[in-house]
Amino acid sequence: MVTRRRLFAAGAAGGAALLGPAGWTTSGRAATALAPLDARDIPKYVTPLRIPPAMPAVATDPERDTYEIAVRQFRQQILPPSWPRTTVWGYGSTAHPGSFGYPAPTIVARVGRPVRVTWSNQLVDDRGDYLPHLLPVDPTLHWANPAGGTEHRDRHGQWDGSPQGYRGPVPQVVHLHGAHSAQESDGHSEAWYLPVARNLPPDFAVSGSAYREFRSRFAEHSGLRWAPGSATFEYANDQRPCTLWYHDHTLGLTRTNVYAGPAGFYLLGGGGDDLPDGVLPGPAPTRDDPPNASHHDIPLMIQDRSFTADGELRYPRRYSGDGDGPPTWVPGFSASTMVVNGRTWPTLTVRRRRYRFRLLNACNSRFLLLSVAANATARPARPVLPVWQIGGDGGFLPEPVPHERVALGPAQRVDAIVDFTDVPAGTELYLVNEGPDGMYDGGRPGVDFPPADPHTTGQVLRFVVADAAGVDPSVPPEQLRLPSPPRLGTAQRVRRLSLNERMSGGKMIMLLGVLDERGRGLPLRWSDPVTEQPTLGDTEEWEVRNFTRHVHPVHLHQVQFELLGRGHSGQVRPDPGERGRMDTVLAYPWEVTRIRARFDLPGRYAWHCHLLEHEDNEMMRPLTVLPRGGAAAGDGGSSGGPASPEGGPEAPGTASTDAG
Ligand SMILES: [Cu+2]
Repeated sequence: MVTRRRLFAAGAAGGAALLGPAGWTTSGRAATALAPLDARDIPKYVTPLRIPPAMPAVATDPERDTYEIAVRQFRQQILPPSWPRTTVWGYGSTAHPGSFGYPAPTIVARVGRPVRVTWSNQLVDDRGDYLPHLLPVDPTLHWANPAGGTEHRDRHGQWDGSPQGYRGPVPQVVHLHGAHSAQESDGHSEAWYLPVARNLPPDFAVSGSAYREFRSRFAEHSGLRWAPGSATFEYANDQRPCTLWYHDHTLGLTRTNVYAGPAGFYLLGGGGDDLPDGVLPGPAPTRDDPPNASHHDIPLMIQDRSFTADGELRYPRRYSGDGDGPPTWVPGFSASTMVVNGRTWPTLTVRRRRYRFRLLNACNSRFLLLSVAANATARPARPVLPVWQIGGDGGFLPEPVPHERVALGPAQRVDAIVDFTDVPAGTELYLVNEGPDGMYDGGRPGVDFPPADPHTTGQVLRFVVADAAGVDPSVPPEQLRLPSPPRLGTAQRVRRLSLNERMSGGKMIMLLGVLDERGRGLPLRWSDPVTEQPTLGDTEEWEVRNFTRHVHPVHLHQVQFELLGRGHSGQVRPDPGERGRMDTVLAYPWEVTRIRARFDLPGRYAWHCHLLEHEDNEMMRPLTVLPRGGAAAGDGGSSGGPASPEGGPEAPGTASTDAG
């Protein structure tokens, strides 16, 4: 048996920095500073909404746009002015030190024009020593586990006795969510890397188990070799115009990495499937904006965050109680304040005209039900302006859809138009949230569950309407004709999958899986043999059966899929707002969610629940696209070999049902 004393000794060999007395973020903070900040004490609507600027490029040549982006630690005013600043992580351009922010600057990309990004992990201090995590890290999960060395990385780790759990250098890897990316550029969870730091413990793994394979693949294609502490990814932008976002995706650490701040928008526009300039409200920030440019296409990254009394981010150490043990994974977390574009409860002055808002739910596990109301606290909320949805995750809908209330699960986007033209100047309106504080099991607010606290998390953003300035050339949403997404062809194969609950180590955890021969959920973990192995070029239908009490946002990498149906039969038509392409779909309890996707890039990807707490604790499975002809792609790494537990792959081109 490994004693705590021995773990301490092992930690000492790995560097003294792991052993110091660790407080919440620094050892000197008093207990009162660590107490939670009461969200009701924070004044609302005292700071203007921040609109992230466009990310500066380091080169724009005929072939592509090139970026040098790092993640760094800095302090930012997230709470209102005169309140403490908050230590966060965020991305920015290394060539423009002033560009770092939470959220990060927006990458502005054009369809058909590739973007190449070198992503560097610069979570180091001024002396070049690594920075530990801002938040508690459960080292016992199946996670990146750099302290395990090359032999035990991407496995369950051991606790070294620190009250904050793992205190070593923090792995990072960036996933561009919703992108049609080659495998080596997808930000695979086991392709993480540590920063280059003076004091990296020599026995640590400096990168994840998939890093070298993807580094070689990228070098083969591009002739470029990734530098230590970084990875270079190329995004082909060969998909329909849409609203993407980028965020960390490290195995078993995504929830706390993303909570600490690293996330940004990636707006893909142009090409034959976009609308001509001026038809939709605009512009969004661009790389060559003049100072004081005004924007009418505004991304809204909505997140919940909790703070300590001294203004630092707060994330639970344990599910319940304090105790002496390591920080332990929590199954979900609803924080106490709403933060939009990095500020708590901001205010946006809008002109009497139309605006385009790219709504993103970037919460760890909170579901949002958003509407525009005149009264911030009345429940049920009484919407006064429709939110016209023109697109979802993967681009435009077939036609604009007016919503009184927009449902947005974690990672989902809604491309929306709100028309303030007929609202008298001086009016104050509120973006309110009637999603639950806590897990979402479906149903209606006020009927099936209490809506979020109307005084805190039930409010998101205030609009103050001002007089029009100039003419609004945009087309009213009800008159818009949208470039309809093409339909995918018939599926070559139907795959039957499951979402499951299982007790594990005294806790209920959620697992993806397949169905057994009797139609019951057969849960599988990240490291179990790969079962989802479409053949390159095939279209598949996935029937995802939810055997849990909760709604899970199911996300597939590589593809933008169609939602075919849901309900107990799987035959209930999708809502009008779900009739475009999607990369994340809500799977409701006890229902079948049927999607159709075409897999046209070979290699190793993943599909997972986008509740970050679930994703981090095994609710993620490999998705490996095999080349036509049947040979396995890659070695499968620690995600298991490309074998099916029920036998080999069937003949390509035949329709069949996969029972596991
Ligand atoms: Cu889940």
